Amino acid sequence: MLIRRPDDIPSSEITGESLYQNRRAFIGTAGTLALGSVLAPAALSALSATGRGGAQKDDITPEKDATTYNNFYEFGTGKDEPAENAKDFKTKPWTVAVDGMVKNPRTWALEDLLGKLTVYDRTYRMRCVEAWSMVIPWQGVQLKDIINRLEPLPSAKYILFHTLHDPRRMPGQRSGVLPWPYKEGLRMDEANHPLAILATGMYGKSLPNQNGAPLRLVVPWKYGFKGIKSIVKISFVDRQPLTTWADANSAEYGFYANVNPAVDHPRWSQAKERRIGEFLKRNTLPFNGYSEQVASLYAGMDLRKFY
Ligand SMILES: Nc1nc2c(c(=O)[nH]1)N[C@H]1C(S)=C(S)[C@@H](COP(=O)(O)O)O[C@H]1N2
Ligand SMILES: [Mo]
Repeated sequence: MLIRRPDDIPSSEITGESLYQNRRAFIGTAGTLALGSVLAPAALSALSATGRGGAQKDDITPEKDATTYNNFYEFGTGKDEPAENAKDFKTKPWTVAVDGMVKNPRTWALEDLLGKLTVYDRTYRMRCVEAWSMVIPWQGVQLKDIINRLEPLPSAKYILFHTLHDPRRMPGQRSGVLPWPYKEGLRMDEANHPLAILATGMYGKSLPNQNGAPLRLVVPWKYGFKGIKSIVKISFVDRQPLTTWADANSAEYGFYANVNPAVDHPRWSQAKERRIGEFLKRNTLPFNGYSEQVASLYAGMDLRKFY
């Protein structure tokens, strides 16, 4: 795994992006500790572990790291491969087919699908199941705004996304490392949560190919593999769909994939994470720190069973 300390990153790389330079992430409910409150010794050592007087800082990950350390198996399984192998991938024109339990099944030109919807700036903590994390300033539309536009039928209980399947354009698909096309889905109430977005950009620029151009899902309270890239089809269905990683290895990857430090991956702990660019590990937070916003979606569910 590539882990670079801030000192290793040439200053030209971090000062080039004036819009986001030194900007502290706005990321909702990062739990801040009231200084001056009485702290138990355990809390004090937790404080010193953060090293910065308590509240965890969520500085935006350098753009260079976010665009060169990627998971996008359609372009290779190495972290550095998508940036190289997706360089010439053409994302214009782009269409998105919509089928299943929806008022008008049809194929949309991407511009029409997005047309006139509000584009939001959303800086989110992102947590990969491999126990590394980043903080990324996304631009995109709320998934719920797209869903409203598409008008699913009341029978639709889940939304399922598909990545492009074209081995001529996606060299990784010439191998059977995953069952293609890559598929990911959400329960309809999860999909309609305002934190869920379809991203079209990051760091104030259009989405780089290696990050899922021209349209990718971002669900910040779930493990990164839920964030399916280069979406060409959206299906509305009434049963929990089979998703790629659950299909590849159901013992290790479930449908829900909510970030949960209390449920280890069968082969490694999920309790801590390495923020890319930092040296010390930090504690992973339930729902990746978005509990206050999303925990009610899962009230009464056994999150060990529904991992
Ligand atoms: N189509 C597709 N989408 C994908 C993946 C993939 O291999 N193929 N990898 C997932 C994983 S495991 C992660 S952690 C994120 C990484 O997104 P990033 O490269 O933009 O950080 O993309 C997700 N979306
Ligand atoms: Mo991941």
